[in-house]
Amino acid sequence: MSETQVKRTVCMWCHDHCKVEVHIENGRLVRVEEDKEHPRSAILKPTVRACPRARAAAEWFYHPDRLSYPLKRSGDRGEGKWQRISWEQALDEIASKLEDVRKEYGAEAVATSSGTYRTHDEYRRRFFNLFGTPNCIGQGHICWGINNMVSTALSGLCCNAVTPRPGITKCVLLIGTNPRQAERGSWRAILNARKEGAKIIVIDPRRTETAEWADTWLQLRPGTDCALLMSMINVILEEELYDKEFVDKWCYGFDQMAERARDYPPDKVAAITWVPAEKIREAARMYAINRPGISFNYMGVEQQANVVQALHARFILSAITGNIDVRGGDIGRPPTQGYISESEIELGDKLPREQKLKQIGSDRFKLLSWEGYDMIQSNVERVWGRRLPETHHCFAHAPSVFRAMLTGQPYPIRAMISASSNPLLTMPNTDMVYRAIKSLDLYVVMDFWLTPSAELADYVLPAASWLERPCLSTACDTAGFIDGGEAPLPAVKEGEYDRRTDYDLWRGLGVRLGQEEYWPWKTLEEAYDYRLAPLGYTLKEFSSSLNGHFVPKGDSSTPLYTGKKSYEKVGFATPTGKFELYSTVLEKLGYDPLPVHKEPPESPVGDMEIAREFPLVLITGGRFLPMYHSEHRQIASLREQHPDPIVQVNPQNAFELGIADGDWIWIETPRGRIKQKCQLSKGIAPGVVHAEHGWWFPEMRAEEPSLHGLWISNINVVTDDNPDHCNEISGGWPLRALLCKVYR
Ligand SMILES: Nc1nc2c(c(=O)[nH]1)N[C@H]1C(S)=C(S)[C@@H](COP(=O)(O)OP(=O)(O)OC[C@H]3O[C@@H](n4cnc5c(=O)[nH]c(N)nc54)[C@H](O)[C@@H]3O)O[C@H]1N2
Ligand SMILES: Nc1nc2c(c(=O)[nH]1)N[C@H]1C(S)=C(S)[C@@H](COP(=O)(O)OP(=O)(O)OC[C@H]3O[C@@H](n4cnc5c(=O)[nH]c(N)nc54)[C@H](O)[C@@H]3O)O[C@H]1N2
Ligand code: SF4
Ligand SMILES: [Mo]
Repeated sequence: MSETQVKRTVCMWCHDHCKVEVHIENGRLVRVEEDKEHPRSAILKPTVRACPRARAAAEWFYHPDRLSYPLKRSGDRGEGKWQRISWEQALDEIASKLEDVRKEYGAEAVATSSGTYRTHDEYRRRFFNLFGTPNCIGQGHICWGINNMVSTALSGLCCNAVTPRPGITKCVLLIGTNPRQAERGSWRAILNARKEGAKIIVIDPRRTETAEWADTWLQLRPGTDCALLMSMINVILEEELYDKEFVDKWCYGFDQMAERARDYPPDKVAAITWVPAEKIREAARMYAINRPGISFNYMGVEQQANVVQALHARFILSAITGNIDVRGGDIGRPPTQGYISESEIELGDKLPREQKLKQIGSDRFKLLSWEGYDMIQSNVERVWGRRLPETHHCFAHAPSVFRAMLTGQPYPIRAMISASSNPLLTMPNTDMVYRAIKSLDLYVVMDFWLTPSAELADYVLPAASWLERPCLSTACDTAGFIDGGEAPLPAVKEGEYDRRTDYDLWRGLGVRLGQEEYWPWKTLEEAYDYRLAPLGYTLKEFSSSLNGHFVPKGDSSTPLYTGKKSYEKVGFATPTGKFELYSTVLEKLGYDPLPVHKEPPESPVGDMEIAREFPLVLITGGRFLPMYHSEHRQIASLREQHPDPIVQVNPQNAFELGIADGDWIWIETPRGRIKQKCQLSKGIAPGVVHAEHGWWFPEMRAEEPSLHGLWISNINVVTDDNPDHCNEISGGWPLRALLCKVYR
């Protein structure tokens, strides 16, 4: 008789973090389904059922290419020659090499790269803070972290979420986001709100499926969101559609802000943004009149050079219309309470101040550096009792770190550990990243696969996935709830594989490098027991008693979440106690306290010389199912659904260039060229080209120079990481609104 088991946990393959049942027969994974009993399943249910990644779970899990044992390089770097070693040997040797680097160059010569929120990175920070280096680089710099940092700088709350309340929310403003492809749980919530009468406004240069459902769609020129949003503010002020009571009582710097907004009348902004003035007015009125409204920005905004200014404008818009922290509007999320938080695990105070000051890029790009982080998060902590975690909110500047590896300036970086990160595919300017990694004394990768980045490593460590490890999902302490579950399957199977959790890596190195007293928990599960102890549960009990889901309740002094106008009780966690339209934090850091439109560093406007050679605007990285960033290319059933990288070109441009639908075309920028397959798209603005990101070909040769076809279709070969082109406040690098030319 076969034995069937069902284990409940959280799927970590994408940001939806669905609650799932893992079905196991005779010890083998057979399928992943939605957890029907889970309280959030009412919303998430159709997401799991329709999710191509969840359906391919067994194919993913038992794929022959999955890493099973630690590997040590046996040939030259990138030669594709590996020797299987034990975990003990791998950890001993890596620890001893890290110690060598620390002795010779200082702890700051060791860096780490993290990816999007998929693993328990709070333990990574703990290890590096105790080790003594501030040089953690990661995607939060241009994804989500930046948005939380601007939001908490202005308000002390995280005010960006797609959580419309059907029947209450009257308007949904979507800025540079395509949830139909990117976040399907949110997409369902938006459709539900629409069914109950909410207006939808979409700002996107492409007519996405999301835009197709909109009441109004603003097809702007990429990189000009700040001007567009300031113009909407201009209209709302001119027509006195703003919430005077909220502004008078709760906003700081209204007059200065209003003066700045006068620079952005719709007629002038129409020329900058390509959006007709009347459409700007229509959108401004629609958003201001239909209250409460929620607004949500994502990568279209966060990955442009003028990111901080655009985000600032976007939160001003929300504030002056009285939408901040109200039910059905932009609920404000303070750090989640009730358990031991990520920020407490990180031990940021253990990193000595003189080491923090060495963080690369922090002298120039202050918002997400130690200085900005401390300034902003100490306000948050004063009011809310805890900070947002460093993970995702405090970084060394990645492009500058790669330069330091190559030049030794401002000081040498000699070692890096990439865990849950594939920098050759997902960081800008691949050639720079490639040369930097090749120059290191030590490069370690922990992943599920031999990715192109892993192919360059000295040691490759096989990670246990969410299917083989316990889970506690807190979304960087900003979710407002905790989800979790026990490990569905064992990470080690005698004779088949020996995988470990990322926690095991950080702890394993920690105990070898003198940090033993800080790692009392032998396993990730024990570490999670500790985190849950204030609730009175172990992870096991949490999973069975609470079905792995907890929502903390606020008392009157700390009203929590869901738009309860927390400011009326505790004020805003900012230096002035108000929502800062005029940001005293930015001012103190030495920047413009108000938003200003700046042309992208590569722009078709004006007479930039490079626009003559590269006349088209390039946007990259629009999300598409079933892939997730650089993942899933080796899963046959998923690859069949989307076999090739696609570049979208407007038919008018294509006709002029002699390009037909289905042609493989070159996409060239001043950094180089790659090719993708052309899809003619009437929905993309003429003069704009959109290319997918994350493309490598696992089926191609592993060794150099191929590295699984790294240089063929990977759009980051041509993206821009020049620090002079990064946002001057955050250091964010532009992945959207570049210039290119395309040809057959
Ligand atoms: N040009 C361009 N570049 C972009 C973007 C864009 O739009 N355009 N988007 C950017 C954004 S928003 C993001 S978030 C980044 C994403 O950047 P990354 O996070 O680097 O990308 P992924 O491919 O999702 O994941 C990297 C690796 O982590 C591994 N992995 C997944 N889960 C785990 C785990 O639990 N443990 C370990 N050890 N490994 C794991 C995967 O197998 C994969 O090889 O890409 C960025 N890069
Ligand atoms: N299938 C799938 N889902 C994913 C991911 C994935 O890799 N695959 N990645 C996950 C991650 S880490 C993230 S961060 C999210 C991102 O999720 P989203 O940001 O929602 O998705 P994107 O498609 O990256 O970008 C949204 C839109 O920005 C538009 N855009 C480009 N330039 C501009 C501009 O200058 N201004 C404006 N207003 N819009 C512009 C693009 O046309 C695109 O339609 O998706 C998550 N979900
Ligand atoms: S991959 Fe699918 S099941 Fe997993 S979290 Fe994302 S949408 Fe949910
Ligand atoms: Mo992201």
